[in-house]
Amino acid sequence: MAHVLVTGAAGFIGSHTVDRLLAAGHAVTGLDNFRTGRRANLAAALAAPRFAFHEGDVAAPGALAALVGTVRPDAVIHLAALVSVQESMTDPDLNYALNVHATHLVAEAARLHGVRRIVFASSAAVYGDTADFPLRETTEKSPISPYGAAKLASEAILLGHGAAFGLTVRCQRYFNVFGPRQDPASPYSGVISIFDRRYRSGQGVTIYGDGQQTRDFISVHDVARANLLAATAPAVASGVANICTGRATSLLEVVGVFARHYPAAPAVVHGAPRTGDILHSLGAPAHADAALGFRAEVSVETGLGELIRTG
Ligand code: UD2
Repeated sequence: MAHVLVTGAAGFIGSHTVDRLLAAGHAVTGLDNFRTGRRANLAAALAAPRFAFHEGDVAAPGALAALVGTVRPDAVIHLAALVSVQESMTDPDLNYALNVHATHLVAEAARLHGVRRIVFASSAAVYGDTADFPLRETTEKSPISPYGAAKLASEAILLGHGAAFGLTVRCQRYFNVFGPRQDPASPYSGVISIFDRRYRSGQGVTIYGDGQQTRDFISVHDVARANLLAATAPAVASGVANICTGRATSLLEVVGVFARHYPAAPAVVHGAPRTGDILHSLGAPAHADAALGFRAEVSVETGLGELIRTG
């Protein structure tokens, strides 16, 4: 059994990661300030004896180091972040504080208190708008948002600390994650969470553009398992890996699955393509398999079916 500290534990990916760690028999300490996370996401975990929760801000001076010094985890999974690409454009200072400086605080807390491994929530946003598909870890990185830049900088900060001070660092470049507990609140929330809410309430959906755009949609259950493996698998070396399926799914295919489940839903409306959108995104998944033994297992069809049935 390992003891893992999860920052951003009450978030979408964080809460599924906590559940997965607990199910695998590990002890988990969760940290979240509920800026975007929700206590309800931790309903099951809070009833588990191997889970302890601390409400707090990972970026508050001294807070994380004090917690790490007290609970002495074997590994930290650092998921706390400013999660909206859009918000990083309207508030780059906050993006820097939460997505760059906070990462440095995690690296330092780990160094000071002998944490052996850090797993970091990076993003396909580090690649920017490139047409060199599938995106490999070696593909040129050209972030086109403060968010993507912060994720790339954070990878370097953590890997530098890891190399200098002997910690294992795994940077996980998540592609388009979907599944239960994803917040559909903003127009820039993940498209599947928006569609799910609208179909559920009997409303039709709007596709921006012709619907032929594709994404590498990966189930949050697969992402949580990738985090579990990166934090606890034996003999893992430091590095960066795409966390993706290697399969491209178009929005028309996504809507097709919803439409089968909601045959009485209003017809899809097509609007103008969203400004700044990329047409395609697709990752190469081989590296995560080689480094962690991770392969995505949940198809979009299966994952959407579960989301639609259980919410
Ligand atoms: C990512 C960010 C988004 C924004 C964008 C900038 C996430 C989840 N999203 O978007 O915040 O910064 O990058 O490039 O990280 N769509 C519709 N109808 C809707 C909502 C979305 O057709 O109601 C389309 C959207 O125009 C896009 C596709 O669905 O073509 C996927 O959208 P997304 O926001 O889920 O993901 P992405 O990677 O485009």
